Amino acid sequence: MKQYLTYSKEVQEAFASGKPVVALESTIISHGMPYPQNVQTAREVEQIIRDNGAVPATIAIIDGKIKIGLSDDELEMFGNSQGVAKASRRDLAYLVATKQLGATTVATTMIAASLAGIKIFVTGGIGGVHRGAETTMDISADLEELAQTDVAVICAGAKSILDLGLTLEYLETNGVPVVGYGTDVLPAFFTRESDFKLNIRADNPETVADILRVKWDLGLKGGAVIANPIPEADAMDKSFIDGIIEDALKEAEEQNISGKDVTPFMLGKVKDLTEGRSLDANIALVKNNAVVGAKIAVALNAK
Ligand code: PSU
Ligand code: MN
Repeated sequence: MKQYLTYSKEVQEAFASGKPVVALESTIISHGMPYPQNVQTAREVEQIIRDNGAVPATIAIIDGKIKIGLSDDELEMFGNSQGVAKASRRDLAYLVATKQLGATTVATTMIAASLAGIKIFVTGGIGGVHRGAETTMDISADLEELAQTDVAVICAGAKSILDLGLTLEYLETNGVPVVGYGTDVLPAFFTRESDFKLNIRADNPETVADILRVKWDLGLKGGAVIANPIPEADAMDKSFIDGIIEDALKEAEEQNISGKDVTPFMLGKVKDLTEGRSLDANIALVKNNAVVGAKIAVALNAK
């Protein structure tokens, strides 16, 4: 297994000195945001993690290896080239074997983080059960990964391009804790609240670290979702963004968008329809998650 992993110098040094490491995904760079904001955000998020006492490891598939920690040039390459495949669990072996460029989704980043021994992973939003999944069966592989891989994902909940109720049901069935960070309800990415109450709340990084430690000590396999609401100042108006999402969903259906193209299409459409305001919110919430994720990694590393 080790032959397929390579590490940046910064990550190697972190492991050697026992510093906490935080995983970051690359699909958010290649398929989640436009250039050049994607690369700039990726760099700033990495720096926020350092500023909060942890070491960032952005993960991607390059030249037959799973890279744990990207160089500045590699970040630029992932943000600014067309030929990058969106790599979910299904695609991982194929892309490594054929030495293609692969951007890791939440699912694949969890797999790679787990192989590298990293427990904490920061991103924007997770995939979930799509609206209409009862006919399309479009359920993100991210959920299946959360059910089986021991990595906690710090995110701003899930976008209401998904069916949030069904997403929570799926996670419950699979025993995945969804922890509201300073909140009693599931955050809906662009907005701080949704209609869905959560059963677990934590108000500080230490409590989250304690929950994770006990879960894994007990041998309860699988990940956890740490749902951290977008900062008040950056949140979007609920009825405005809900209307935009409805329009974007209609357009996706008219254009017969399916499979792995659905989420990137929706992200791009919502950005266009909001004239970039959704992108500003997206960037703000990822940075906010980086602060919290780094603190959780530090707390988990402390005992
Ligand atoms: N949600 C976002 N931004 C993203 C994604 C989801 O708000 O960039 C990306 C993540 O990489 C996630 C993937 O793992 O989309 C889910 O894709 P799918 O629905 O095809 O599983
Ligand atoms: Mn899908």
